[in-house]
Amino acid sequence: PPTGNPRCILIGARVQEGAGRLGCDMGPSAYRAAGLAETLSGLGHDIVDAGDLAPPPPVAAPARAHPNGALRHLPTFAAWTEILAAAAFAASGEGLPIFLGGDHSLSAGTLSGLGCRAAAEGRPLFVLWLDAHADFHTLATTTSGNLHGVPLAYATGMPGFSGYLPAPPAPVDPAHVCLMGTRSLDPAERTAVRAAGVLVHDMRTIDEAGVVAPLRAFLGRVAAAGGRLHVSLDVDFLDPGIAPGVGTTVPGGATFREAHLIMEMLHDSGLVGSLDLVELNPFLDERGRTAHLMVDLAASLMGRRVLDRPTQSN
Ligand code: HAR
Ligand code: MN
Ligand code: MN
Ligand code: MN
Repeated sequence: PPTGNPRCILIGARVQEGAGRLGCDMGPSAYRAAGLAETLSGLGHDIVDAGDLAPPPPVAAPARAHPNGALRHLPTFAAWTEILAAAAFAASGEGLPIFLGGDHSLSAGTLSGLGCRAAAEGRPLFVLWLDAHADFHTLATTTSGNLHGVPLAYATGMPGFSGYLPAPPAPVDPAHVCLMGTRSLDPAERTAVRAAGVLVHDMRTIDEAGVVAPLRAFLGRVAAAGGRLHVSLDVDFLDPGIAPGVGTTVPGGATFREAHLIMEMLHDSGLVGSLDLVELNPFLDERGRTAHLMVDLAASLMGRRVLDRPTQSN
């Protein structure tokens, strides 16, 4: 069922503490410079740019030390998670929020807030995680200590966060999560995604089956459950050859055509209620090409198409 034309709310989150290198804080500015708002309004959408969220005040000392000495910026991550959860809950009641990252640690907050929104609506929340990585570490298992590697484990209520972050009030059911494009899993994550029952369509699956059949099956489940769908798009889902502006490139990513097809199918499904655009690092980009590609993908997700075509059920 097409959603008509929901109001889109752009929300910048200049989060960079979760990544291993600086620069993701410039992501929201780069999306604006690449014309995100103008592009989406050109498709007939009502766009509200809510600006950037106020960052948490600098944290002087860790609230409480964690035994994993590799962890970096844990108190800042906890503070951002609260800010983002509140913003996501509020905005998802008023329209279709698009979160402009910022590194992927921000999704701990967006998913926490969206879980509450879905619970308030009495609908299950489903998540499509488009990423080279699973981001399924806990505070105990991450060896890099970079907290952009943990948001999905946090949001699905995995153990190992309590005492450091408030538990998500309405955690996402791991069986409602679909990873696509996966090609870099740490050993602890491999074990954890299997144990949790997360659906993983790794790059080999895409090579063998393409994107259409796996995505259509997942969207069919979302529709059958009357679910709300959140899409979390990490720049490194894309092949580094077309999307160099990210700190964690992994060879063998999604092509331009695969990525656009996914966005077009998502649009046609009418199921998407919210979107994260994460991990863009404009400092590493080449003359804005990655920012522009992400804007074009968002446009396809929001209905840009070449030809009208008969309604197809997913
Ligand atoms: N798994 C690795 C780690 O924990 C890499 C995580 C990278 N994550 C992102 N977002 N760039 O997907 O360090
Ligand atoms: Mn990620
Ligand atoms: Mn990634
Ligand atoms: Mn279910």
